[in-house]
Amino acid sequence: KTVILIGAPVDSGKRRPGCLMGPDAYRTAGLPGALRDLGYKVEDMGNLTPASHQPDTNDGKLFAPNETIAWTHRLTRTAEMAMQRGLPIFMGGDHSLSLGTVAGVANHAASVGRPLFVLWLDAHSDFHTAETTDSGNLHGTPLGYVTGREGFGGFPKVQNRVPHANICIMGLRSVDPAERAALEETDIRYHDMREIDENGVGRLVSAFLKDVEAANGLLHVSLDVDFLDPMAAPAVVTTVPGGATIREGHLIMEMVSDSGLMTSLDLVELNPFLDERGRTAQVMVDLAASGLGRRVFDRPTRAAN
Ligand code: DIR
Ligand code: MN
Ligand code: MN
Ligand code: MN
Repeated sequence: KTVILIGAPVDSGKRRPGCLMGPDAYRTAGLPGALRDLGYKVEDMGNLTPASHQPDTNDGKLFAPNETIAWTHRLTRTAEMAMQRGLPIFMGGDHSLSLGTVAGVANHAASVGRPLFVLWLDAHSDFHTAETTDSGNLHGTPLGYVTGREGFGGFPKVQNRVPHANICIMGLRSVDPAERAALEETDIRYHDMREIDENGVGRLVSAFLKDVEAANGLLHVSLDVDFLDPMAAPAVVTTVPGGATIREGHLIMEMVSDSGLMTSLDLVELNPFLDERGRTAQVMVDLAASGLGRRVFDRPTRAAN
């Protein structure tokens, strides 16, 4: 089995810089070696660059639209290609990279005639459009984009929308009013932190994975650093207190791995400039390893059922 590491140093999705250092922080924290230890063949494509584009003037409401559009083009194509050869891990980069990665993975899923499911682990719902965003930060828009919402003028047209019913968002604790109103019109599954507290992540994840399996779906997992509590993962600009614990993160990733369903993964929003001696990068690498099979002990396939 082959894992393809793809450096996506996207830093145009919000104003405060630093996510461009993410891919090299994941390498430094040992992601390639951890995957090799798990028995994977690891190919590292290095760090990508955006397609050529006009420089952004940043005199409008949106921050760096040209650059983000150029990244969306590049990452859509890259995701389509990588999916044919193995399991891509997109090492971000901020969450605007998922406009491209999820769009590309969705094109691949359509080409093999299987439905795409998306597990979105995030404090935020990222369901804005380029028109509804208050901040002008496009990292708040990827789920709006890949579900085919209107309001993405200038962006590549989404060829294969991800159906609402195939999306599960977990970890919510910061949802803007426009996002909330739009989400409530859909049958996207969204679980806020209270639901996690009341049910435990295990139950919520296992219900979703069961549906992915029943539909013979492909599963894309998008892991935003701010899904985790800032005490566990401080190196992100959009920290929101009251997040998931490291253990909740591992349980989700181990259950995803048990299911055997994950076919692609984003690691996003890590800002190594804000990290404490690589602590957050290491947590993300360990979570990725759990998602790809690392265990303390093996056990009968019980957790996923
Ligand atoms: C806020 C924060 N909803 C925005 N978004 C995200 O800027 O649209 N932070 N994604 O990580
Ligand atoms: Mn996000
Ligand atoms: Mn977030
Ligand atoms: Mn934001």
